[in-house]
Amino acid sequence: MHLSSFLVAIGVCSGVWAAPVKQKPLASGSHHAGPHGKPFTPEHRDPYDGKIDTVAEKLQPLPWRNGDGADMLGPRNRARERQNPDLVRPPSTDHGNMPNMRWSFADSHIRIEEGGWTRQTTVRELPTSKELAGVNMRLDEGVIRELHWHKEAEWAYVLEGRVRITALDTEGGSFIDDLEKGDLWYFPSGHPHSLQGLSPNGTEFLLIFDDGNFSEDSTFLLTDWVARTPKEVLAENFRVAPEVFRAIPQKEKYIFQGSNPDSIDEEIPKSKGYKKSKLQFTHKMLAQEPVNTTGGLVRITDSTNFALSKTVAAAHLDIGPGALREMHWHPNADEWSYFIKGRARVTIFAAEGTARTFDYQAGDVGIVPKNMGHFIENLSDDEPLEILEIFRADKFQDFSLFQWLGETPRRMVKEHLFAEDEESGKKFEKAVWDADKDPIKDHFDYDGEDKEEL
Ligand SMILES: *[C@@H]1O[C@H](CO)[C@@H](O)[C@H](O)[C@H]1NC(C)=O
Ligand SMILES: *[C@@H]1O[C@H](CO)[C@@H](O)[C@H](O)[C@H]1NC(C)=O
Ligand SMILES: *[C@@H]1O[C@H](CO)[C@@H](O)[C@H](O)[C@H]1NC(C)=O
Ligand SMILES: CC(=O)N[C@H]1CO[C@H](CO)[C@@H](O)[C@@H]1O
Repeated sequence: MHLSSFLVAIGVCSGVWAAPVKQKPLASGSHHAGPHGKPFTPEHRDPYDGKIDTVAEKLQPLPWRNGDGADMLGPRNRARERQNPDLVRPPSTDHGNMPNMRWSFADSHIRIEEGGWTRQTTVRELPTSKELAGVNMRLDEGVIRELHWHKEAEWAYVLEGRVRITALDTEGGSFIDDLEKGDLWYFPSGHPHSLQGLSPNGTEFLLIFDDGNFSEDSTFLLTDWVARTPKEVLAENFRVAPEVFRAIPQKEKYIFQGSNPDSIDEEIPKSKGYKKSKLQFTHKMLAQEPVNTTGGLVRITDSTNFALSKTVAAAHLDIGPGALREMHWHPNADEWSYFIKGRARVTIFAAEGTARTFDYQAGDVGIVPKNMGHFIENLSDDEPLEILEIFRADKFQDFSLFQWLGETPRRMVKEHLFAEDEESGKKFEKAVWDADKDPIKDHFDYDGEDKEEL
């Protein structure tokens, strides 16, 4: 186990990766067939399809692969090409057709309101985003996302700043809490709630709705309903004269500047009817004790440790220097990933000989349909890779290829993969011997592998 050296390298308590470990330069002309030649040139050869961080290395990808291909003559969007090196020059293992699995919030329309904004990634932006829809929202200090509800359940992760939430449960119990970076909330379907940015700089968060067809523009808003109700009915309902509603808003407020709230204790209604909810609508995800892996930290939050979150399960991943979120799949739901930091490449295996590689960076959304095999490889030399994997499910579930092969009769595994090469079969058998689940694997330097064993 390389755990101790890994923990020293990242600084256990800070949660911040230490100075990045520089990768060894690519071996050239050595006894084995490593990559050689400058990337994206006709001379370049890489039988192993290694990753290249084109953004950090300021390399312009070109469709040259192992001598095949040609340069580009026509119009180009170079910035987009640099963000998608594995679409411009796919690994030789990619094959077949696959729908698009990447969207960047940078390509989403922003709705600008007083003191805030919001943008969404739904099935309309990204057609493979069928099970979940995501919304990225900013509320400055004191700014309110107005009292509302919707048919979809809402799960949220606080990206920055502080936010106060309020909610009501079906027993008439009230909930109010202040959240900060790394905290979650969950509102079951139809439950009314509000959000407000707190001092000093408000907040920004990611909202997840358990239907890809959700639209942030079609929620049930307090101001909208009241504006669409005859004043005579409002008077009957609230037991006041109709004139009381003279100056109500004519249309929805949605996001608007409010005043800074007092402490929670001060703000709770002091009426006889006030009841505290027995439900817990919030959870401190980043404060959870992580699962230690050799290559990073994993925090899983689902209905087993956040009981209310029955329709959304999530994993927060910190992927360390050179590390790999191992080859795996999810049997119970599509993965909806949100990239918080760093750059990554992901190859999705869709059966029938089909695989395609996509690149992601901060602010991007990735989809991996359920059961499709995939991995996540850290591309960046200077930034940690921080990701949320989110699922429409009550439990987080995944299958590790490593573990599966380690716990299957070795003879059978070897007859699948190494029938032609017994020596390599023995090495493989040794590697998967103790197949402890290690969802993020630390950097493996195969150039440094003990040559005696060859
Ligand atoms: C709030 O924003 C100001 C201006 O951008 C910045 O100087 C300050 O550090 C921020 N405060 C916090 C606590 O983030
Ligand atoms: C999404 O919603 C629109 C409008 O409500 C509807 O016409 C469409 O059929 C829905 N699509 C799916 C996949 O549910
Ligand atoms: C992870 O490692 C840290 C530091 O060594 C330790 O304090 C913590 O108990 C470990 N957590 C688990 C779940 O093993
Ligand atoms: C900070 C960090 O984790 N970055 C690593 C990402 O992966 C590369 C190798 O591809 C490492 O060199 C970085 O240190």
